[in-house]
Amino acid sequence: MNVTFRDELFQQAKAWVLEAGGTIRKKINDPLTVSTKSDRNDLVTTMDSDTEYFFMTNIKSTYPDHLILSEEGYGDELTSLNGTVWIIDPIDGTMNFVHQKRNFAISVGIYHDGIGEIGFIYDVMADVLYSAKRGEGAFKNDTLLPRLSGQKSLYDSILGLNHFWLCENRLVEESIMQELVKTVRGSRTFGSAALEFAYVAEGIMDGYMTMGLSAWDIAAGIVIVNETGGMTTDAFGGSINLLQKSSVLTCNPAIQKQIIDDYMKKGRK
Ligand code: 2AM
Ligand code: CA
Repeated sequence: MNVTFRDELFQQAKAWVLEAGGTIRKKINDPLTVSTKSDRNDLVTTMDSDTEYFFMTNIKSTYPDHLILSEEGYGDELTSLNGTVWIIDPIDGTMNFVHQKRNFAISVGIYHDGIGEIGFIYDVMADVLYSAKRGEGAFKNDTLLPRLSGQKSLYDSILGLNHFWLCENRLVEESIMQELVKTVRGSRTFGSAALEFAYVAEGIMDGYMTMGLSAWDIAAGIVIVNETGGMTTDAFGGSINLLQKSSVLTCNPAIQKQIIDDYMKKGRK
């Protein structure tokens, strides 16, 4: 992607992300219609669909040749990532949005021919914008995030995990997940995959792992984490295909091999 066009695209996408976030903040106390999707805990609100609609109409009128891969149904049916693809989660952490009115994010990744060029993760209520362009570093608001330290042991790490996967897990023995939790210094669940990626990029968590995410949960995060030297694979070290659901491990590279070899591969079902 041409660098000048990418800069323009970055500024335009940033303006839309901030505008969408501002609208959500203004309406945060309005009555909500909450529905469920795949299961009783998989929530969606009209704010999710209205926000996605805002992005879709703006993108399609400004960049008619761009494609959209998104959570709430206004996107395109994609069979490849060819061309320029906006990968959008209008509200990541919908349960937090509904129950807490905070700790949710707008996540927008822009990929060109399968390569992540731009990422935005906007912590709406805190008004903190994480952003990155490929090869130009990651930012928290206007501050460049430092590269992650290569000196990190698993014992001194904080790991983001979904507690549910410690109880019931399709992919690995629950006992090995429990071992992992006992090994690390601490585990956390923030409830928004996008924010957990942002925290890994920022170095305030050393890794985040979960078992079944879609492109919109992780596309922006992959770009942002990459720019501070973090690595993202599936939970067994394989590359992620954004066109299908996948397990995800994003982390400081210093602890990646140990998590994969000593825990995930050993405990694989
Ligand atoms: P969402 O809020 O956009 O649905 C919660 O641990 C994280 O997992 C959130 O980023 C959430 O995204 C994502 N997630 C993906 N599939 C989910 C599901 N079926 N139920 C709940 N959270 C899901
Ligand atoms: Ca999501």
